[in-house]
Amino acid sequence: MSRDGWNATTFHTKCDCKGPTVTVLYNTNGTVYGGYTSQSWTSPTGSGYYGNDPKAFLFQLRKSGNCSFRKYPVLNKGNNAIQCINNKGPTFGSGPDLQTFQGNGDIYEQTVFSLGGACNLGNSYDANGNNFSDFADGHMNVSDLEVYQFNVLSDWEEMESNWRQCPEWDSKTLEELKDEVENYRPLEETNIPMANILLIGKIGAGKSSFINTINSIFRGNITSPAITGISDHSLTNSLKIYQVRSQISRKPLNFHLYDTRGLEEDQGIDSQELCYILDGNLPDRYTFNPSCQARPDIPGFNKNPEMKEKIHVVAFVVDASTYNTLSDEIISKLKNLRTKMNQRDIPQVVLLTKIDKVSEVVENDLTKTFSNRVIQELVDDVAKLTGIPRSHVMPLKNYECEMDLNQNVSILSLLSLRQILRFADDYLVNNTESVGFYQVKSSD
Ligand SMILES: Nc1nc2c(ncn2[C@@H]2O[C@H](COP(=O)(O)OP(=O)(O)O)[C@@H](O)[C@H]2O)c(=O)[nH]1
Ligand SMILES: [Mg+2]
Repeated sequence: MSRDGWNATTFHTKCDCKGPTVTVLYNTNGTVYGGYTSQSWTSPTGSGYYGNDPKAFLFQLRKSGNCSFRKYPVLNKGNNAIQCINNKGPTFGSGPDLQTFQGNGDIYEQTVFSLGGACNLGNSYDANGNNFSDFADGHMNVSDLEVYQFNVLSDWEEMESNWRQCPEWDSKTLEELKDEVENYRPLEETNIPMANILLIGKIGAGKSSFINTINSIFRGNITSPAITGISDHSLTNSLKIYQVRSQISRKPLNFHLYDTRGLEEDQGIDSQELCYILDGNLPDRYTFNPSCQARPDIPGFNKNPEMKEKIHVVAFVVDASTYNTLSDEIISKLKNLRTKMNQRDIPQVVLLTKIDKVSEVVENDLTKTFSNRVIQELVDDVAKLTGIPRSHVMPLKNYECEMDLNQNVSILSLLSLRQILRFADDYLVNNTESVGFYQVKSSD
């Protein structure tokens, strides 16, 4: 409104036929409220018409300057949810429960819009005992009114081709992937027996669950050597190095998974501690202490680590369902940690967990992961946010509530692990002196 004016015609010109929208009012007492409709606005003349929308609701986000999250769902299966008529602004319910304004005020350049609308809460929306005063401080003087269009990605829309290539989702693929990971060994010339993979991410992102997922696949049943769960502070408070064994031979597979404490704003891992982990200085089971950082004189500190003790690849574990709530502090911390890794040439990937929580289609059928627009968009977003290339962002679903193994969950996790092991090999080949012939020499 402060940009386009207080005008029903302008509202309809700009906002009609746009699909789902949210209308937000900022009142002069610091109360923020409004309404959502999944239906398009239109502007018939005469008495207009009432649109049905079972998904509509009114809401309050702030009350007198304080957070206040209230939702008033539409009643009667969405009857009379919105009123579409050419001479009114956004209007919700037949009360009208929230009618913002009428006519063409055409007033720009003012700091307060006295909308003079009407607000008889409780007719078409469930007011839950609230009245105009609870909802909008009992007046309709606002500093602004905004209408947002939703850019709704259709979860159900099939893409013509996969956004990333993937093998068949069948038992043959699963066996091949398992074989490949079981028989993995870093390139012989490097003389490194195992690839070291560091998992790092916020508390609750799914690091421990990933370790359990991989372990379960090779055990042949669900196991949980790494403790998982929800907690405000890191459940994993020490550096733990996990090894996975082959179900048949019981021999350890040739990679280590390093689980660490979370990446938090305050008590999380700090960049010096991270460098010690990357360089192989800290011993297995080293316990982090927020009030006393790791130092070279602590017991077990390895002052001259060999290549086989260093980290060869880092996986940032990111929760797909909450990545867009990561704070600026966490993002800048993550970028700072990446600098330390880049200085050491250590390859980095993102394990994008919990994709089952962001797409209903993928939740029901994991084989849709690489043909689903929502997941594709998510991968693009996370790549932009972290600065890690798209091809290094791997969508994933961990075993978390399952009682038995599932072919598709296992395939998706093994695809990620295989890729991580390939990146570890790249690093080892480029950073091991004994593999001189792999290094690119200048032709001078
Ligand atoms: N739905 C779903 N939940 C997951 C997934 N991965 C982990 N979780 C849950 O997220 C919570 C935190 O996981 P955890 O592995 O302990 O996180 P960590 O702090 O990074 O080690 C646990 O309750 C898990 O069951 C996933 O892919 N999908
Ligand atoms: Mg953990």
